[in-house]
This record gives sequence, C-alpha cells and structure tokens, in this order.
Amino acid sequence: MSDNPPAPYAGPKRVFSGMQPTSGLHLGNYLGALVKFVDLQKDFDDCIYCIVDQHAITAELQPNLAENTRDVAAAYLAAGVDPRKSLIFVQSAVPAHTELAWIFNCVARMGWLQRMTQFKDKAGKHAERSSVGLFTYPTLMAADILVYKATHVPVGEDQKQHLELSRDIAQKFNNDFDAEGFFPLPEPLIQGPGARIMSLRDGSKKMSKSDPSDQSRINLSDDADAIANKIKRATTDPHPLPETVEGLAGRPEVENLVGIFAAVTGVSTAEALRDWGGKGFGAFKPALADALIARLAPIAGEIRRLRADPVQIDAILREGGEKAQAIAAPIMADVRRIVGFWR
Ligand code: AQP
Repeated sequence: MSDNPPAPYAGPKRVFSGMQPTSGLHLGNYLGALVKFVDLQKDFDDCIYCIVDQHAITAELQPNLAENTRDVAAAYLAAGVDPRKSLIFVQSAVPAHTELAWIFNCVARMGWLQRMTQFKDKAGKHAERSSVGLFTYPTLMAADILVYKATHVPVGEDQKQHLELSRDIAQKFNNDFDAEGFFPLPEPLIQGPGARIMSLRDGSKKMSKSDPSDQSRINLSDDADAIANKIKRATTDPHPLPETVEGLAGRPEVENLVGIFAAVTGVSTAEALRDWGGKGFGAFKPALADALIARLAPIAGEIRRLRADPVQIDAILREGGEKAQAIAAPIMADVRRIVGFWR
C-alpha cells in the first residue's frame, strides 16, 4: 500500500449555487447569496446559477411553480447575474441532478441526514409526516453541486451544514469507489455582511419565504411604500441604538436592523453604530428604509420589466439548461463507469 496522500481534485474552479422557487426572493436571499452570485462573476470564469424547482416541492407542493421559477430568474437577472457570463437554468431541465442524487442517497448515511437542522426545523414535531424528499434534500443539493464538479458555493449561513454534508458525500464517493480526486470537496463562500438576515418580526428566526407573515420579510418585488411600512412596523425595543457592537448583545431585532443597514450601505456594523449610537428608532428606521429603497427600487423595477416578457426569460433558461446539460453529461458518464453500471 502506498503512503502517498490521496490525490486532491485538480480540475478547474467553478461556482455553483441555487435558490428555491417557493415564491419570489427576499432581502435575506439577496444579501445572503444573490449579491455574491453577482460579485463572483468578476473572479470566476465559470459560474452556474440554478433555480432548484425540485427542491421547492419537498416541503409542500407549489401551485405556481413555473411562474415562481420565472420570478426567481427575473430576480437573478435584475440583480446583475449576466447570462452572457453565467449559466442560469432550471434544475428539473437537467435530469442528471436527480440521477446523481440517487447514487448519493446510496453513499450518504442515515445518521448524517438525521443530524441536519434544516430538516428538524422544517419537519417540526411531526417528522414522520414529512416527505421523503424533505429528508433527502441535502443529497439532491450535493448532486446539484457535484454534477458540475463545482468547487465554490456561495450561500447564506443557514446552508453551511448542507455544504459540509456535500463535502462528506464527495469524499466518501471518492473513497468508496477508489476514485480519489474525482469529485472536488466544494468550499462554502459564506462570509460577509448579510450572511444571516433575520425576520423583521422575530429576531430569533431567519427571514424566510415560507414565513406566513409577509411583514416578516422585505420581498425584492416590494415597492417603496411597502418597504417603508415594513421597516416602520419592524420589532425593536424602547432603548436607543447602542454605541458599540458589544451593546447589541441580547437585542437580536436591533442587531438585525443595524446589520441590514450596514450591508445595504456598505459600511461595517461598528461604523453604522458610530453614526447612529445613542439615537432612537424614530430617526434610524426612516434612514434604513431610505437606504433599502435606494438599493432595491432599481431591482424591483427591472424585475417588473423582465416579468412582462416571459418569452425572453424562457429563452435564457432554455439556453442555460442546454449548456448545463453539456457540462454534466461527461461527468455523469464517468460516474456511471466508476459505479459500475451496465452500459
Ligand atoms: N435569512 C437569510 N439570510 C441570509 N441568507 C439567506 N438565504 C435564505 N434565507 C436567508 C440564502 O438564500 C439562498 C437561497 O435559499 P433557498 O431558496 O434555497 O432556501 P432557503 O435557504 O430555505 O431560503 P428561504 O427563504 O427560507 O426559503 P424557504 O422558506 O422556501 O425555505 C441560500 O443560499 C440561503 O442560504
């Protein structure tokens, strides 16, 4: 037996990420992931951005799935994902995702999936009534990434555990099939302001599309009045803003609003508090609303313009799907050979 360390992955760097079309996107999706999708186009030649419609039906069936898919595509484009540089496509249009997910279902261990906190959060007290798809969500996510041998994955902090599982699955596949270096171990890109945006009503819950209260989130399609109203009604406490970051401890709603302000204005939390420490929410909230409106209004306008032309959106998605399929096909051919399927 050789004492040499296993061969590391030596392929090209490639970015992959996706969002679920469970509805239109919100500020958390934007600051946690979409801003990074756009920035990474500068540093990586190869960026693949998926709309994960098969994931979107794991928690509940979606009556408006195709329309929500176009909404998410419009949000990607409006935020600055450029289809001349990056692939934008729909997960269900590339069957290689689910084909690889099946193999990963046979590589991943039950215990690994049972530790996933997102499943516990979404399944709640009645896990036995959840769909099997919700339980195996992370193996499909690993397949989404690895069917392109993606090396870097921009996501919000809530997806960190799933990314670690993707790395474990890649490593176990490489080991089990004696194929060292075949799959890369994808690296999460999580840092930065906005990695975790919380609900406007409850600072202990993340901002989420599936929160029943629309007041809990800023939607990318919200107009200026809706944004101003939601910020005005956002939960705070009766005390002024603290002067230091340490003063935010135990004030999650305040920390969230200051974090949002810092992320959209491009300053650090400490800098924001230097300007706003000691002042009350009567002054801070309108400034926050103005900053959000300045940042999001052009995106909302562009989403509306794009949504008026579904033919253009569909053409971009179709072309992206064909290119994605062309990247995945030879990788899947290798996977089938490595696993030993008949051909
Ligand atoms: N609150 C958040 N703060 C920062 N990042 C967030 N993301 C989601 N919520 C926040 C990031 O957005 C990307 C897309 O998420 P997703 O559509 O795959 O699903 P999710 O993480 O489950 O987001 P939602 O909004 O909570 O959707 P539902 O309610 O349908 O489950 C991911 O990179 C995620 O980290």
